[in-house]
Amino acid sequence: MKIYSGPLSMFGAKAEIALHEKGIPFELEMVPFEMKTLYEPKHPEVLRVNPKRQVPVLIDGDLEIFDSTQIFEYLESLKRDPALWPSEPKARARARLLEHKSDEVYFPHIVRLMSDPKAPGAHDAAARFYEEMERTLGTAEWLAGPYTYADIAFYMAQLFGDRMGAPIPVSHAKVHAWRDRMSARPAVQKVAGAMGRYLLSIGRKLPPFMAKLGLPA
Ligand SMILES: N[C@@H](CCC(=O)N[C@@H](CS)C(=O)NCC(=O)O)C(=O)O
Repeated sequence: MKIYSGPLSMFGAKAEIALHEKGIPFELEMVPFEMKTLYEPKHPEVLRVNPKRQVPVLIDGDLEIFDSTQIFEYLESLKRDPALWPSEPKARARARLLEHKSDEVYFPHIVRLMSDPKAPGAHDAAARFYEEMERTLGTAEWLAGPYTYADIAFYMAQLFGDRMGAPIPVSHAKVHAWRDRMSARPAVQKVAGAMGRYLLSIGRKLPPFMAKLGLPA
């Protein structure tokens, strides 16, 4: 199995973390990426497989798919254990919705902050999402019952939220404790740690919470 990702691809990192959590061996190819030119020129395999011209792309023999959430679904049906979706139908639907909201409701505001640090409404929208996650956690360890793809998705998305000036408020103690639990997972340390080392190598500062990944703050 081969994954095409980018050194700063939060969507690629989602797929990589899931592969490590499942214990599925894979080859990782980082496509060309630079802060100035971003993903241009696009990797030929990405162009061939994904009409959206984006990473991550996964190739497993004659299967060629793209999109981190599609990759999650393939991994879950390929290797059930450890399960990364809850088994009960409503719990599973809620977990899937949360994974979707993290990518498609929260993260687009963070993307807007990448080009405009004062993007109207973006900070407020991020703050509302953090409040929702604080409420969602309640007394639980993970966002959607057991540890799931929803945790992986929001961990990677909030990493970029923090980098883009929309950190989780200190008052949200439950989300902070959840993030520490996430940062302690070997799969997360491996993937988010590599992203942190890449950021340091290009002279970028890391959000302080990334020190929990064994990186300098
Ligand atoms: N919904 C897609 C989003 C993928 C995506 O936005 N990938 C970014 C990198 S994180 C990309 O390849 N951007 C280059 C572009 O859009 O031209 C997923 O979940 O995989």
